[in-house]
Amino acid sequence: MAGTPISTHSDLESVYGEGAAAVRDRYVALSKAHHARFGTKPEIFARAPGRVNLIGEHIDYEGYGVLPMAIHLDTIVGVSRGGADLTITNVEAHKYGDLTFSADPDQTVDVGKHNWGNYFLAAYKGVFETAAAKGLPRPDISGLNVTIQGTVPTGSGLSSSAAIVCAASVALMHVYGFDFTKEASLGEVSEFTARAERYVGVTSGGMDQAISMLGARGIAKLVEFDPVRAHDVPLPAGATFVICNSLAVSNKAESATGRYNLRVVECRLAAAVLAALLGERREAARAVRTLKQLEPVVAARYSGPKGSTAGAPLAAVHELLHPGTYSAAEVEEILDAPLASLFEGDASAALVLAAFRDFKLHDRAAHVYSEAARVPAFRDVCLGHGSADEKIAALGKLMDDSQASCRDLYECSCKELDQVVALAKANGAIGSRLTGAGWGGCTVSLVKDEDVDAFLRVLTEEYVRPLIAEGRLTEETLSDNIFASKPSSGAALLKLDL
Ligand code: NG1
Repeated sequence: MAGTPISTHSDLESVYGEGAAAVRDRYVALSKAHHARFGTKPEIFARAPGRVNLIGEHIDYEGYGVLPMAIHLDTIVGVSRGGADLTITNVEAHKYGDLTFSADPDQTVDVGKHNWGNYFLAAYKGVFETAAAKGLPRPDISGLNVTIQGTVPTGSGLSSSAAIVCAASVALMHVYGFDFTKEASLGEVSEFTARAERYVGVTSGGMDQAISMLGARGIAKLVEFDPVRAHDVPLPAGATFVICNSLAVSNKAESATGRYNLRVVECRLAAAVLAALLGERREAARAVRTLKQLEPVVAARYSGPKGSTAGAPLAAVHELLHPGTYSAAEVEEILDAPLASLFEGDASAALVLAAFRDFKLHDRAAHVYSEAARVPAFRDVCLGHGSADEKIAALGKLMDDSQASCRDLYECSCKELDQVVALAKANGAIGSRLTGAGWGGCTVSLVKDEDVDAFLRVLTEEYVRPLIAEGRLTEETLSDNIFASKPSSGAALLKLDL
């Protein structure tokens, strides 16, 4: 397959457009910090953006397409060779202290000791693992000096983690001469970065890394998986997406067992139980890994007289699964096997099973199947023929439906997110929803261009500014926590003379 090179630039304008002048100071500060710490400037810079997911929440790990766009907030990394270890520093040294790891690519990431450097380490391991899988010879491994700076707020649902993993991977591929993109597509690169991020202990899907690698200025993307590929989705004229951080911090890696990873387990159990109840042999049912894999089985049973199976998965959920919780014993009886046997070798799932014995299968599956259908619906509206106003109204409705489903069926909203969404809807948002994993973090609201200024003013005064008074935000970071965003470009390598 022909390669898609990582985009490489020697100027900031081609990456950041008109925002380049403002961003330049960050690169200069990073370069100075690197020089002050390591006595040399970075040999190479890389950057990767955060993202906002417009629709399609908690369905990427179930195999379904999602519809995100890259945002202007990003992580930048500067790297030079030196020493024997991996020394990782952050421009914001007061928040993120220096870390030193061995340069051994085969080391394990200590997920019990969660720290920000684990994301760099995950990328490091991922790059070498991918090179080995491709049969590339391992180069001499020198130590590396790394300086990082990021503007994607952490724990906010804007993928600060993917931004750091992707920026680090792009820089590391260059440093070690592994130009995977010569024979691989950028989609494959985003697949390995997604796998790499799992080293930090979250069973994540691949959305964040895909859009961080494949984002494009001015265009949202429908991202599909297996293999990863992205299709352009031009947004209607006159529509702006406003992101507002609820400031309820949801640290995905630390809370994974009771939240994100629990949902991943619940979906897997829902798929297996549904398969069994649809009449699959028990062994085959236990092998079903995602709700998407179940679609052909559902279709065979539910196809209507004209062969239509639209809505069939949801019909199966309502008919075959009961609301409320399933106990572990009930699931084991249906599947005729101990739960642990379904998740062999999956350390994250083992932690979930050790902590939880009751699982909501009906509601989780109902969310996944209904949310999965909203993604192509959103794309179809964007690509369709209606007026801009009609399109905006239809997209707003899909976003509102998504929020209701995330809140009521997937239970991944929280009181702060609900509060911001309600405020947004009362002040001009056509649609508003949580974005990313949820349980805190950001909302995304669809606002007509002419209403954006007033909308930003009200949300800032009524929700965001009071957080400054509470000491949870500073005046300087206010604009990174509530802003209107246009789709931005994806990861890039920068050869800069600063
Ligand atoms: P956040 O937590 O917003 O970066 C996570 C997952 C995504 C996706 C969303 C929910 C990671 C790295 N990302 O996003 O893959 O599942 O939740 O739609 O875990």
